[in-house]
Amino acid sequence: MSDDCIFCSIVAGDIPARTVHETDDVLAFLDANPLAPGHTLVIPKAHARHVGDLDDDLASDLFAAVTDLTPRVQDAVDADAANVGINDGEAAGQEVPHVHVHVIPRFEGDGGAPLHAVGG
Ligand code: DGP
Repeated sequence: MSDDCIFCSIVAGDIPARTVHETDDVLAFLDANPLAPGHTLVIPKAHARHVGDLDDDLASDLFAAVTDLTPRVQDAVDADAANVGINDGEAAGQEVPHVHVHVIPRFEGDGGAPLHAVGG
């Protein structure tokens, strides 16, 4: 837990979020500034700033949640596809310094942002 981290505050229950999935180590919730209906963020509960900071077990748990959730999120909003991605580091557009995977439902012809601009 990091005192200044908004996602740690969500994990702690100090800031409300629309939770869509939770395990002992991983939390998924709706993005507060969605790029599309159902835009979901999947995070490790333990604070880590960069993907390279995750140990193998946690990285595996995080990716397992992403693979489980992505088709379910798509189904929930009747999407045709999804962008799944991580902004890792400020220069890549990471605004919240706690690793998070964006799952962004996409719809045929939606004209939305491609993967290189996820959440940024
Ligand atoms: P990034 O630019 O990759 O760091 O994306 C951060 C995302 O986090 C952005 O899409 C908006 C979202 N976000 C920021 N603050 C909050 C919050 O307090 N609650 C929720 N649910 N999402 C947030």
